[in-house]
Amino acid sequence: MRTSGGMQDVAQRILVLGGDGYLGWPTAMAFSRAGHRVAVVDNFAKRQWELELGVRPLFHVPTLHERVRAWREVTENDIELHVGDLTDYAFVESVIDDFRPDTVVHYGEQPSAPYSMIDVRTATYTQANNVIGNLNVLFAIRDRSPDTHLVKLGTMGEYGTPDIDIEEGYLTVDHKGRSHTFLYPKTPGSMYHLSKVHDSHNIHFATRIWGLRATDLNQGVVYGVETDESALDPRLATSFHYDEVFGTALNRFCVQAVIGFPLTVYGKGGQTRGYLNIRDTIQCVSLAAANPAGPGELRVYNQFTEQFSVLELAERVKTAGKHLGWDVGLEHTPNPRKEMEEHYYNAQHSKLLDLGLQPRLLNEELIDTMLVKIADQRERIDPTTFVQNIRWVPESLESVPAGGAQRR
Ligand code: USQ
Repeated sequence: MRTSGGMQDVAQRILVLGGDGYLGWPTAMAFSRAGHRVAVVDNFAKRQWELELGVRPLFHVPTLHERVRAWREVTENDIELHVGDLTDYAFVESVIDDFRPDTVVHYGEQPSAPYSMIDVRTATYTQANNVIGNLNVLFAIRDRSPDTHLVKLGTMGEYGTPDIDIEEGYLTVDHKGRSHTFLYPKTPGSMYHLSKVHDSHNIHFATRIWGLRATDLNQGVVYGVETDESALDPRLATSFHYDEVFGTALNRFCVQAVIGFPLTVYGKGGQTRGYLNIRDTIQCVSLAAANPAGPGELRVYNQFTEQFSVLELAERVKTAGKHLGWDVGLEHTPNPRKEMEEHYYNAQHSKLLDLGLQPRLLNEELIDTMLVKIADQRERIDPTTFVQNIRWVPESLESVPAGGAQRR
């Protein structure tokens, strides 16, 4: 152990699962730059899904091998690379056994709600891939490195949009004169979000029964084109998507604004979610790693910095575009998802702030910076991927009332 004086005080061995992804690669670079020993794992499944769907990231993303080499050239730091599939237990066990991480940061899952809702193949794939991969990680930690702290990326979408405040992970229920604290009840809105609920319960089990250490980061919707490290060299770019399947709301709106495509606000646009900047994702994961959970402890942090409705986000992009002299339109398109478009939403998010998170809030300057960087890549934007019509409900069931699935 040595002092790095960087992102964390004590150098650790950090294993990043899903190290080729939008968040995994920037996280690996940030830990490496801060003086930690970093290894990444990926099976490049995301690149396969991109080929399947005919989409690609906005910025050119070199192969992970090339990015690791570029990272060494730029910073003289090494990132170890392990290619393999988390659903292969022998592979997971050998990586954990060889590397003996202090912290495993687990991003290695299928991350798209629309992808999970295409059909039975993508739904079962998403749940099997995510749940089995996570179980393999839990068993490998249990049997090979039980003191390792698992930092698992969950999602705010696990909670859904209940009609009461969302707490950070747990809810105390008073019932017939007695009281018990449970994991907060979950009403997720997609097969993907469900997979993360299953993960959370499995992690809870592993901490309760085997005494493992874990932090479940219920992350909101992430936006942003770059981090301090990816900005060091174009070869270190991260996998920024704007298509219907892998693009998230604000990122999509910014790309749409650049080419004058009306911003695709689904339905009324009152859908409210927690959002955070990609740079704050790095901060939060670093804080979780630097302050590990104790043995047998599952900490749940709601990882977002601000709440917005989709319409508010679109309006902000429209205003920023206007100041750049662009005419940005906005269209309330029919909602391909089944979700409430007007609802109560008040999610607690104080635990990461208590650990020292300094949020980088969304302001016009930040949106401007995104728009300008995206405009540099204008030639690579493929507008045919904005709308792919992945519907949550088949036509035969369309008469079921909207939002009904979330009400009693
Ligand atoms: N939306 C629009 N127009 C669009 C795209 C999205 O109105 O063009 C709406 C959606 O209907 C939804 C909201 O914006 O109400 C957020 O959608 P999203 O696609 O940005 O995010 P989501 O599908 O919820 O998933 C993303 C990530 C996922 C992560 C999750 C965090 O893909 O990996 O877990 O954000 S959270 O939303 O808090 O569950």
